[in-house]
Amino acid sequence: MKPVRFIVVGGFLGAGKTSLLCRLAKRYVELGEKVGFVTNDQADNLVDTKLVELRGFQAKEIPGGCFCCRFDELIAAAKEFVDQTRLEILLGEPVGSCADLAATVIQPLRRKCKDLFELAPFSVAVDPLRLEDMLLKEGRGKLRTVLSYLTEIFILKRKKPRFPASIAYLFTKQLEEADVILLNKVDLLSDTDRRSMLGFLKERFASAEVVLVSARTGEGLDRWLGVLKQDLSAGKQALDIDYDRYAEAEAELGWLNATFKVSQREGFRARVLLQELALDLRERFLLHKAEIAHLKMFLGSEGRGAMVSLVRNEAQPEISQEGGDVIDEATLTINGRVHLSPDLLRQAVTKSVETVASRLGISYSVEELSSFRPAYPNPKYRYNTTKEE
Ligand SMILES: Nc1nc2c(ncn2[C@@H]2O[C@H](COP(=O)(O)OP(=O)(O)OP(=O)(O)O)[C@@H](O)[C@H]2O)c(=O)[nH]1
Ligand SMILES: [Mg+2]
Repeated sequence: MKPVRFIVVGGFLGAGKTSLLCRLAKRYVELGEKVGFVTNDQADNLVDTKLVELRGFQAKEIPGGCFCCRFDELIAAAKEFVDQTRLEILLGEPVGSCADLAATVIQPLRRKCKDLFELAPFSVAVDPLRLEDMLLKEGRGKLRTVLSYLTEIFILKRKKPRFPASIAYLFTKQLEEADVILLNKVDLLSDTDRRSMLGFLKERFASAEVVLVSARTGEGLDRWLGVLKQDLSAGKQALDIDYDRYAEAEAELGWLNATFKVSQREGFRARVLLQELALDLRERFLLHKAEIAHLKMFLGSEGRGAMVSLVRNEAQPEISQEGGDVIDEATLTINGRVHLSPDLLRQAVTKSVETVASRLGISYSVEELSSFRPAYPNPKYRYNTTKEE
């Protein structure tokens, strides 16, 4: 059987991995290819899985740890998925707080599953505003969209929360191991900002190919497709990484996955519930001076769904929707990754759902709720060289 093309897109939380992969999947489907997703998280109840399924793609979820720590489960699930569905292309999205994937996922896949998978160059997505906060904030001109600038001035007013240095370390390591860096969300940038970001990335991460893309508009997609076809030896950047610092960075983030049942006999507007929850939670996080890495919520009911996403405190909640807006009963899934302790994160989410549901006259019940810090990364395999065994 012909090997399945396996395309992995990494990158920090909220960089746009799922959005880019959905764009790519749509294009492959137009080209007549059969495509499936493997999604991944530290816990189950994933917004990403629900979103890609709602968009009409098949997905297999690997919960309970990142691809590197659950490598055998990844292989078993991917094999079964491919056998059942006769896929030609498999799209993999690792957890956004993971690094060292070239050595612990791409290289092991190349060596152990040669007949099954053909590995595409490892792409790492980056959000330009996050890049600016993490790596460019000192000594460079501010890169700000007018909207985020105004939000910062008029809404936040308070001191801007920041991630600690260990998270900037993790963020940098994610970029250092990329075969391809996808500077995403370029629709938000001026020509000058695009040029300066491109110049910075090319200089700082010289061995990666840098592609400017927008999952929103589709810009750069063809160029990325062209790069993915190349047989660059995938995962070729052997990373020098201090696992203690990496673990410290991951553990800075509180992680929450929860599902609630929500209902209202006369029906409520999905958009309104999601928007109000996002704004209420943002206020609560600001009181703790806790920076949001990615807060995403999905409201799904019988083939319909709406999602809200907030990728930093000063951003506006972004809502996307498929199907009608008025819902009488639905499942609300919340995935929060915030620079806050798991206990405070749980309290904030519980209180927020209670407050907003009561304000909108919506009944709710908690189905599942887990909050924790990611455990010390413990990859099953690690090959920090591209030399084949
Ligand atoms: N303006 C703009 N927004 C984008 C683009 N790509 C993604 N986004 C938005 O960025 C947010 C996060 O996108 P996701 O695709 O969920 O990001 P992710 O990297 O998969 O996030 P995690 O899975 O949580 O790590 C969503 O609100 C998207 O709509 C883009 O090209 N332009
Ligand atoms: Mg995602």
